[in-house]
Order: sequence, then structure tokens, then C-alpha cells
Amino acid sequence: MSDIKYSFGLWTTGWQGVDPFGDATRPHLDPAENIRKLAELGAHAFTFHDNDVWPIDATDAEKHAAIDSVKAAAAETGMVCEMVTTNTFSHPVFKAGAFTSNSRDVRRYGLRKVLKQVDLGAELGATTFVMWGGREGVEYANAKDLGTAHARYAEGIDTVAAYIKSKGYDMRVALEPKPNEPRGHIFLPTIGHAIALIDSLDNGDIVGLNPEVGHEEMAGLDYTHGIALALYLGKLFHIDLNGQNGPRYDQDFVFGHGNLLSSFFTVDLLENGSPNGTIAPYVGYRHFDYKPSRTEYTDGIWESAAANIESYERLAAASKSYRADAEVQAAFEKAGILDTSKTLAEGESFESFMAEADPDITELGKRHEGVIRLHQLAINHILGNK
Ligand code: GCO
Ligand code: MN
Ligand code: MN
Repeated sequence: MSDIKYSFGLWTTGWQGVDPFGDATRPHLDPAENIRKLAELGAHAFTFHDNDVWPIDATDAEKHAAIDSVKAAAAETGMVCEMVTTNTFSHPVFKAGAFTSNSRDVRRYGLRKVLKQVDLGAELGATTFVMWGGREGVEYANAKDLGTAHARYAEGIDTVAAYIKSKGYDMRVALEPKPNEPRGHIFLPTIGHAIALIDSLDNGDIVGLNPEVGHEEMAGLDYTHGIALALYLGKLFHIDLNGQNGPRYDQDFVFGHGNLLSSFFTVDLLENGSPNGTIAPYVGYRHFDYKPSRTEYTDGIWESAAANIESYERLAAASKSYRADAEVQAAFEKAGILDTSKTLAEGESFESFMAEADPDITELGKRHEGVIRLHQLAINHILGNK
């Protein structure tokens, strides 16, 4: 195995297989046992929602006992808690949202629940706080004042960031976009929407993104392009890797088990940065947010968890051989991909630019980029036949 650092959400391997049509197909998994097993598979870190570890109606004593057991498993295995998040979607109180509920009482309760988890995350050493607003949305466009809902969403996020700063925590907020499910329409449906809202915040400097592969693909978008924008803007604070086949329900497959080709380009960007260095390689945990299919029993949990790491390792190795291939580098050169020149010269005036003679556009139209051959080379490296 490489020295890449992997992490898993406790809700992933802990998922019992409950879906809208069927009951659990697997027994409850104790969070401490979950951490031990993930450590055995080679994971370095774990992440969790408050209610992955204790139920929403737990007493303080029950909550502290549950946290102590997680801390003990972490200490015993050397596993790190790198990110925490809050469940603001399961309980009926959140059926119409937490930060965007029309009820002020719900919003104040939801915000307090989130801030308590910020405190716990800081205590455990987590440096990222993820916010996935699964219930922040509507089925019917007139169910909320849409202006007020966005203003309240912004207020909630800004308050979390302000709280982190006021406490002096070494922590950043990462928003997780998703277009739909469980709501008919979820606010901040894509990476682009979230980046636009972050720009309006007072404390947006510590607010970035946690994009999930499947969520962008549910919206018909290319995940690698989305994270490239976030990386370019310095806003890729965390990632949720998994697999998805096109725009349908949130499949949460093992990483690489959906759109394999797109997974390769995602790994290539994360591991190597962009070909000409405009985007640097990603630093941070390679975090998996998937669901072991409910057809699998307990052995299948660990086989599927290991499959995420195996997919990533193999794609990372393929991306290294792809970049090291002289034919690939020559193809980058030929296509113009290695060129970092700006379109205007330094200090160039509009006058001189506009006075320049146009090129021979017939000749220029004959440029051959050679990107089909380049793409075939990527496939050959993925298939290991290069
Ligand atoms: C989903 C989401 C969630 C979030 C998680 C973090 O199932 O659609 O991906 O898994 O990532 O709740 O808050
Ligand atoms: Mn998902
Ligand atoms: Mn996710």
C-alpha cells in the first residue's frame, strides 16, 4: 500500500441497509468496533455524525459513555478523528429543514445541536466540520420564502464559522452540495451554488466545500471539473469519494464502482495536480462516503470498505504511470496543455491588442489537438496494458 491517508465515515460501514422500501439487512455495528475494523483495513482516520455514536434522545451520561468508548478505540488503534458533522436530517423536528425551517424554534435548536458537535469535534482534534443540509430544501417551491430561506441558510453557516473563530478552534467548515434526496430540491445543489453563497458570508474565509462524487453526477455534472474549480479557488476543504452511475437516486457505491473513467481523472487530479501545475496535488484525507450494498452481510461490509481503498490505490498507481509516460507528456505538449501563458501580455494596452492583425484563421482552424489518442493512453494505463 502507498502512504496515502484514508478515512471513512462511521455511518458508511455502520449502515444497516435500511432503505425506503426495506428493513435492516445487517445487525447494529458498535462504533468502537467499527473503528477497530477500519484500522485493520489500513484506514488512518474516521469521521462521524453525533447520532452515529449516541441517539438523539440520549442522556448526558449515555452520551459521555459513548464518546469515551470511541476515544478508547481511537487511542488503542491510533485512528484519528479528522472530521465531524451533525445529523440535522433524521428526526421529525428537521422534516422541513434545520437552518432553513420556517420555525425559529427549530432553527435555534438545530444551530445549538451543530455548535455542540463543533465543540466535541475540536476536543477530538477534528480540523474539518462538514455541513450537509439534506433537509434544507422543499418539494413545493411555495413552501418557503425562497429569499428568506437562503438568507437563513447563510446566517446559519456564518454563525457556525463565527463560533469556531470565537473559540479559537483549528477548524474549517466544509459544505456538502447535493441536488435532491431526501428533499425534492435541496438548497445549494451543486459546488457552484455553494461557492457563490460562501462569497456572501462575513466568515467565508474558513468556509469551503466537501463535494461528493455521486452528488455532482446526480446533477449530470463532471465531478473532476467541480473539484478543479474548488481547488483553483482554494476551497476544497474535504472530499466524499464514492461511485454513481449517472443522474438517478444517490447510489453511494464503492469508489470506482460507478463511473470508473471519471474516478481515474479525479484521482489523477488529486494525486498529481493539473498537468501544467496550475492546480497543486490535494492535501487532506481521501475520505470515503459510500454504502455497503444491502445485499451484503457483515463480511461484505469489510470487503466493500477494502474495495474503496483498493480502487483508489490502483487508480493512483495508474495515474502515476500515465503521467510518467513519455507519450502522454508529448500528447500534453502537442495539445497545448502544458502552456501556462496568459492571453494578454504583461502590461499590454487595449490599444496595441486591438491593433494587432488577425491570424490566418483557415490555417489556425486546422490545429490537431490529438486528445483522442491522449484519452486512449489514459484508458490503456487504467487497464494496465501500457
Ligand atoms: C448523503 C450524504 C451524507 C453526508 C453526511 C455528512 O447520504 O447524501 O452524502 O452521507 O455526507 O451526512 O453530513
Ligand atoms: Mn451520497
Ligand atoms: Mn457525503
